[in-house]
Amino acid sequence: MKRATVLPVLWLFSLCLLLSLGSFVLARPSPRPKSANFRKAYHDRLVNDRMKRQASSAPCAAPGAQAISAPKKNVWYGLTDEEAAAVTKWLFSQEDLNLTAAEDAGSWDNTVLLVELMLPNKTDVLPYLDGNGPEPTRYAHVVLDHRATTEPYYADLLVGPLPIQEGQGGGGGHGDYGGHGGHNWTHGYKRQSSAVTTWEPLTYPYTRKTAGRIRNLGADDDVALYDDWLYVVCADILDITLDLWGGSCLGLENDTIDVWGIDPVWQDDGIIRWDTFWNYPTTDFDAETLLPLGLYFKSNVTGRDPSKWSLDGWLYNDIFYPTTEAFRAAYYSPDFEKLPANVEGAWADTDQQGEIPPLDTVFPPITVAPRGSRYFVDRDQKYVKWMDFEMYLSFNRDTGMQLHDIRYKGNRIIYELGLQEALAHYAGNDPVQSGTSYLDSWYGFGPYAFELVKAYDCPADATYLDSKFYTAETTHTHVDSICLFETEANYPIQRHSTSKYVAVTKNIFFTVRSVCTVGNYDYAFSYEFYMDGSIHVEVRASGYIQSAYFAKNEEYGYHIHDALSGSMHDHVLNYKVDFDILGTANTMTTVTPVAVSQVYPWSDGKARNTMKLERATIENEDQGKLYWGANGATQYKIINSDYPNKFGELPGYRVLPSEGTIYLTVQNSSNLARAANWATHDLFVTKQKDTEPRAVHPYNNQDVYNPAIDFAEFFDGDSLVQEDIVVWFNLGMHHVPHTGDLPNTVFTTAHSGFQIMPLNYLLGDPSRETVNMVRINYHAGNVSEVNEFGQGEPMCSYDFKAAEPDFWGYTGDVVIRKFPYDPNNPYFETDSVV
Ligand SMILES: *[C@@H]1O[C@H](CO)[C@@H](O)[C@H](O)[C@H]1NC(C)=O
Ligand SMILES: *[C@@H]1O[C@H](CO)[C@@H](O)[C@H](O)[C@H]1NC(C)=O
Ligand SMILES: *[C@@H]1O[C@H](CO)[C@@H](O)[C@H](O)[C@H]1NC(C)=O
Ligand SMILES: *[C@@H]1O[C@H](CO)[C@@H](O)[C@H](O)[C@H]1NC(C)=O
Ligand SMILES: *[C@@H]1O[C@H](CO)[C@@H](O)[C@H](O)[C@H]1NC(C)=O
Ligand SMILES: *[C@@H]1O[C@H](CO)[C@@H](O)[C@H](O)[C@H]1NC(C)=O
Ligand SMILES: *[C@@H]1O[C@H](CO)[C@@H](O)[C@H](O)[C@H]1NC(C)=O
Ligand SMILES: [Cu+2]
Repeated sequence: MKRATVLPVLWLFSLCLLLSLGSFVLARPSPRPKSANFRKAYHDRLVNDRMKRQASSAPCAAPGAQAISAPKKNVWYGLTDEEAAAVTKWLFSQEDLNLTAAEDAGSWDNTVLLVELMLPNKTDVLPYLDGNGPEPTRYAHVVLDHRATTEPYYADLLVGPLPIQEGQGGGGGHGDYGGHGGHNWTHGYKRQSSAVTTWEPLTYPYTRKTAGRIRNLGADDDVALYDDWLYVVCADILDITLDLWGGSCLGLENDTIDVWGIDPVWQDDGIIRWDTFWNYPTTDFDAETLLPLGLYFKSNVTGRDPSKWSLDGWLYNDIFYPTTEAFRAAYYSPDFEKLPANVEGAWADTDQQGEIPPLDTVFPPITVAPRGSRYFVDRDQKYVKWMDFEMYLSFNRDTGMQLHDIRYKGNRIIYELGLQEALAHYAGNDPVQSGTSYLDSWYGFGPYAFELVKAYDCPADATYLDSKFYTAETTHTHVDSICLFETEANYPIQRHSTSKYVAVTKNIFFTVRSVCTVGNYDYAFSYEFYMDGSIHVEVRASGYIQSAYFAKNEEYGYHIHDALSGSMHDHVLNYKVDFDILGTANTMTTVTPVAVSQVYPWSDGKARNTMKLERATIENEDQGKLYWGANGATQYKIINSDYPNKFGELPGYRVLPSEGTIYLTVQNSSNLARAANWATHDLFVTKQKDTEPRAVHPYNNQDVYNPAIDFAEFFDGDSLVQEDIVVWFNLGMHHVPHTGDLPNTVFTTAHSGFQIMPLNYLLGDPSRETVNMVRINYHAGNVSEVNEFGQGEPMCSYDFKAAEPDFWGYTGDVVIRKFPYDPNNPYFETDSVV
């Protein structure tokens, strides 16, 4: 968009004056020149104020949010330590679950993977939030890893009600089911109306109704896959790995080569993997995904008995060899072309290197809140209030931070807002890139929201909150992994100049952020709130790309280093936004400018080629799969038709991309089948249902043809007119890494955003309410009036040491053992926990 500068505005103004608007201009009284005395008094006051500010040496306010008590208990925030410990203990007392403690378990034992709060149904929460309804009954969501079987599976359980109530005489808390023998997964236990705590297979949030169980294709990934298969394959071709790359991948200390491959595994004919070799970095830099070696092998790993697995072929330099013998014979033949390895060097390390730009060693500008923070936080309830916005935060294993009950000027506008899934879908002429389609909620975002680096990830003065997740009978706390801060945008929110005055308003906005490092990638998730009532949802990606070996794959990426291709991939990230605009009865409508030829009463019977607005309504779920309109034309908005404003327009919020967004390029992906039907469009609208709280199951990658949640099944024709509706939208980028992605992708270019903005929601622009604006009246080069609207002044001395925090205090995870529960002996540990 072109920015109007003062010059063209004045030019236009004089032109209008000359042509026809003389009367308009004359009608406005010219400013009465202020007397010289007035100007002198005014000037003296300004100088005086400035001197006062300079004289003040009182230290600036300490950082940190203002305290507040949340109006309601946060019913989304997760289990307390005591609840998690009690549920864990209770699970271990259920003999039919046959559980082994994680630290004693091997790959043929049943373990507890997750103990988390089951998010309460919206149906139960609204009466609590909005009326005098009771606090919703609490349940735990438990995931078990049943591996003591040849057909391993994950089990989703609902455990409750909480707190745990032992049954009468059932022994070990079995409730009414104690002593009934083996449980029936097909049938499922019915929950009791009594307060006795029971477990049942969790099925209601899944489209596949047998989904209390999801097969586990990775039951042997940590031990047997390597010890009994991948290292054995490596040993078989040790001569070749030594000759080609001077190293081995045998599971030994001195290995210099790693081996891993596709995700998810192919599931259409048995279970098939393709794996490839990667050089280990020789420094501590995490550059392995930049060091592919270009040799691939296919394995049929169907079943749990590695002696029945088979090696089904090799690929090198785009040539397929059906057996190891065939590959070895070719390798030792005279015309075999040996390709170079990708080897780590400074090009792959992220430390400062190269010539320092001019003045770059001077300390840079920073964000400071000199008079203290201007927002409120209830740390216990994870409740946040900034200006006219308020919200609750929650945090879960699958998708990390989520926002709930977002209110603006006292009214809920959004019941729930948060990430559902992040897909990185690769392609390539080799089977490993072609077969890679990470569904990251499988790994979980929660376990990877590490401590933020103050003054880098967020301003030093930000407020930092902890996040917690359950793993292996412990609760890990990532200290300071969520940040909240106010900052000034690099542009004002409003301005206008005339020949008589200039008026400008600062654009101060509020950010809630967490960063998750899932493997090689770092995702920065931000939610930004603005004075005009809008919310921006933004994601940025950094970290190491997963690259490809550059051999005959020009069609799938740029050649970016010695034997390296920046492997093309699509990032698609799905979000849920459950709007409640003035209540739950909402409708999505559209307005689109369209080209028309139209005759008007005043056009002498001639058609004028022009444009007009076309209005439409998304009537039902059959119309609920949507693309952003061509040329950015279509406005999608969520309105409430029960509350027309005084002009008859319907108040609502508009949704639109604010930075490039995408949907998945691949159609009917061979890797994902039905597991990512949420990635096919830009946005979707469905009817809100307690049975459809999430767009995906985090284990959709374990059964791509029959996923536990197939998003496509949400579209069953329900009416969407004045119903409780949910918008699901995709952020993302078509990422074709180039040399600028080395050593790391940068947040400035790998980004995507979505804007939620009021549309006819209020009768004017609410940013007029701020005092952080100035109007300067002037005449013939002299200022006659300055109005700062009573805004506060930064009268204090800022201790810039606060801008350089104590990085030696970076702690990592605080871990509390849950079984046996040991709250008084937390320990520190930072590791990669899935
Ligand atoms: C319970 O699990 C163990 C392995 O931890 C297994 O050996 C045993 O067969 C299982 N028992 C039953 C009844 O499934
Ligand atoms: C489990 O329930 C199903 C469905 O009711 C029934 O067909 C099956 O016989 C039951 N199995 C056992 C072991 O009770
Ligand atoms: C690695 O160590 C083993 C013994 O542990 C040795 O036999 C082998 O030669 C070493 N490999 C290399 C590449 O140095
Ligand atoms: C893999 O092995 C399984 C079991 O042996 C078999 O059913 C399947 O057809 C095999 N798949 C392929 C692609 O050979
Ligand atoms: C998706 O691809 C599979 C395998 O090629 C095919 O069987 C299926 O019909 C396709 N589905 C759609 C909706 O195109
Ligand atoms: C949530 O609502 C679903 C659908 O009505 C119901 O099956 C389920 O039991 C409810 N969950 C809880 C925890 O009450
Ligand atoms: C503007 O200020 C200057 C210097 O104070 C003065 O000479 C001049 O007359 C003023 N012009 C007007 C239009 O007031
Ligand atoms: Cu990328």
